[in-house]
Amino acid sequence: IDTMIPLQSREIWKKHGVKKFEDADEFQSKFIQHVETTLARSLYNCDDLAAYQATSQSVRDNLVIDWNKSQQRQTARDSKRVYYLSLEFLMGRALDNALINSQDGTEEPGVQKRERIKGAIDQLGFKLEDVLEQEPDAALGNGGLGRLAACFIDSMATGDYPAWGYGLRYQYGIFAQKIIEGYQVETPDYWLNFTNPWEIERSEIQVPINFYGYVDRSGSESGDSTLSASKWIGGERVIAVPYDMPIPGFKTENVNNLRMWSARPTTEFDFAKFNSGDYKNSVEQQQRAESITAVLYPNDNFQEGKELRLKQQYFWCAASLHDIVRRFKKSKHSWEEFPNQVAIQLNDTHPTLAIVELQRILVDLEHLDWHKAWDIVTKTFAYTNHTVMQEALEKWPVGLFGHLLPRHLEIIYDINWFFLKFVESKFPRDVDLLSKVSIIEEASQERQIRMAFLAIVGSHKVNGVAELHSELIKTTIFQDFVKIYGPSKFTNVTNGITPRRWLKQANPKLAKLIGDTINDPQDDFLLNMSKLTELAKYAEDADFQTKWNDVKQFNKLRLADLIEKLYEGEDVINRDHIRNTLFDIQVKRIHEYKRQQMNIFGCIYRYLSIKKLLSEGVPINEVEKKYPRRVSIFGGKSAPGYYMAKLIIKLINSVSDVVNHDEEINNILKVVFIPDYNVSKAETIIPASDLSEHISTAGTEASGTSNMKFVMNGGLIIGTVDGANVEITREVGEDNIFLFGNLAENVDELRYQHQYHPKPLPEELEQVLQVVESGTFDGDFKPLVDSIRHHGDYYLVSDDFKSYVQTQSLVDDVYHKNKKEWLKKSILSVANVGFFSSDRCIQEYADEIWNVEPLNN
Ligand code: GL4
Repeated sequence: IDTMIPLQSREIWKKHGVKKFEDADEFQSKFIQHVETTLARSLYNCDDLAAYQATSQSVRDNLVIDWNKSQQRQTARDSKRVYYLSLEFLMGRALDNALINSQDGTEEPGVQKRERIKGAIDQLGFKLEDVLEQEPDAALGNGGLGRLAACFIDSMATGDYPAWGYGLRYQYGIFAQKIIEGYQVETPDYWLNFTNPWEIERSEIQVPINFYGYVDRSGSESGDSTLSASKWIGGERVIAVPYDMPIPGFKTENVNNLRMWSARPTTEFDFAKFNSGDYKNSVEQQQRAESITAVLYPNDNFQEGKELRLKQQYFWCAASLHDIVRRFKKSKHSWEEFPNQVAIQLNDTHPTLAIVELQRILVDLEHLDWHKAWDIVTKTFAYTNHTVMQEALEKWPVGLFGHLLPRHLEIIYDINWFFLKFVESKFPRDVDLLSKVSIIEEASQERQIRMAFLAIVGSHKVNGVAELHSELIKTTIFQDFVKIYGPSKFTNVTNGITPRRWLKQANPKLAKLIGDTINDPQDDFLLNMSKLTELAKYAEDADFQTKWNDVKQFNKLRLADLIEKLYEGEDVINRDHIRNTLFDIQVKRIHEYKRQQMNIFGCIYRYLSIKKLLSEGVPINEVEKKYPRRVSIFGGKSAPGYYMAKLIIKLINSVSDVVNHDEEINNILKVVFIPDYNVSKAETIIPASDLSEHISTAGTEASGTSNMKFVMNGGLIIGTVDGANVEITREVGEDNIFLFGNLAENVDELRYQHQYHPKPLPEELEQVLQVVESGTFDGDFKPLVDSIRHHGDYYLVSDDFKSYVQTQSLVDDVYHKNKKEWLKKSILSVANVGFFSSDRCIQEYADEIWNVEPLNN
């Protein structure tokens, strides 16, 4: 209250009220202002980087003005807010996205805001494209899970939902990947090297976070009851400071907030250390605080179990909940109303501690009765599961956990006690069931806390991320919980992607062609994707097909430029033949379950088949008829400690080396590994695909989201019946996707067969493995071959290889012998891709899980 400006002064404030720039002229004025004051530079020393900084500062000014209004509006309406807790936000670049999202529909037809800024920058002596290239990727995530969070906050802002994202401000994002002699080498991604114009530091907010210490129950009435309020005396304290990033919606003035916490030392003075004369030691201990938010753990679909990671999780959950509770308390509602004011979505189990922390706040600090508190907690949280891979399911040893968070461990035991009592009452004397669902796993060497079980027990809804996946979690990893709670606690929300970034920003030419064709110059289809169905009537229109194809060729050239740059000038892709070269792309994290090994084995098989024909004297132009021109493009990072994935990267690079330098095959096959795959490279790669590969062992890929991105950009899919491929097939039609391979329901049986009744490998695969074993490709790939030959072929490469190879030759036939048919499939796919907008996805979460309404002006 005392920070409010007195009434008599407010007129002055209003008179000088800040204004957004509206046109090119006002933008230029802001730009120059920022160059001269914010950057302290001038027209004599303004380079592309400075131009990027000044442009971003100017655009940010506009966003911040709307952001302030949005926050005030959200507070005034006092409606329910959503909090999306994610340890990863894989944002990529912000500037172009902000320019696109500033389009508000008031422009004269054909002149969108972004275009006017582009012109204005041009007049100032810069090229927008070069300016955009200056921005480093905000790569605070590993892959699909982190990028999903980024798409979701875009859709929440666009849909006018009062929503916040909460994450960590890592100083190092996912490592930059270098390829040295074919091997992945990780180098640190210090992305904050230049000031980050998109973040607003809030040093005025400082949240103390405790670790270690002990529980003091001397003050509680019953002495030893953990259920009543207890006092946790922390042993180590750090400070959480938020950095806010404005998240603009598309065609709305709503700007939401992504709040990312950074760790700092306390300024409290450690007298004990000082008195013992150990000054240096006390400084070192202080410095350790910053390490909590130093680095993103670079694992996807794998949990490492390190104490620092658990520290990150608690630091972030405690800071976020403190913020959420503080905001709630300002609104003066009673505690019972908390779930009507607050919805918290847990992106995977990483934020499960938030459940425990809220229970602690309510019981220990607010002195609510345990059961009343627990009722509030479970009504507030909902949990999204993103994987069924055993090695990814989070578990923490009780010892490690109790040392770091002694009070939280007690609370978990109590939660478990009440939960098991409830199970016991429903299923009396089923001891087996009790041990199967207990949050504490007793079977292993040391007791472990099963975070997924804790997340289920502490939430009112649990969702999977694609239909098949949501069914699988009900029948496998969580089947006992379906028995206990009934099926209605479990639901599906199929993933989606934001068409602003993945269509308009990544593929402006295609967006323009679509807008022109369906007569939508203001890009309304980016909000209302069902409009795309109007494209269907042009699917066989020769004129339209030509334009469609031209856009694809343009994007393929753009990718060829990128590849040439990354290969330091080596002309890998022959531009003269680009129109009849099929671009076959697999870009995603490298993982055995995603089966890049099957793809590269397929490339080897193709290469061997070409060589065989040549050795039989078949002329190259005849060979080309059977094996038309193709470039197989790979990209993706491996977790630094994942040996097999790193070996797959080496194999791809070694094959590339042999194939690309074999003059005999006359460039009809090329293999390319694009180093350091990230969001901004994806924006160039994805629009250039004719075909993309989503070939995981059935039942292992929860959803996949790049499959949607490729389809949205007119690429066709070769894929297994897995994850969202299933719904993509439903939406685009089974004629427009190349499916192959065994089904999820047969995987267990096949694995059993491998173990107990192994059969000889199919001849196609046998041929390939023999050549790999012969040393044709540089490197020792024995472990890769052995995993198939001798270790049970867990990912079923041998079971799917033959149908994979056959389906690839079907792809060749359609692409090269029936291009019109191919283009028709491509157009029809885009016409029917609307379902995969993350706007649809967020609406489902809002209606079915959060119970929140958009704030329409
Ligand atoms: C993932 C899944 O592997 C991926 O299929 C899914 O699309 C993504 C978002 O739901 O989540 N789970 C983990 S762990 N990492 C992922 O990318």
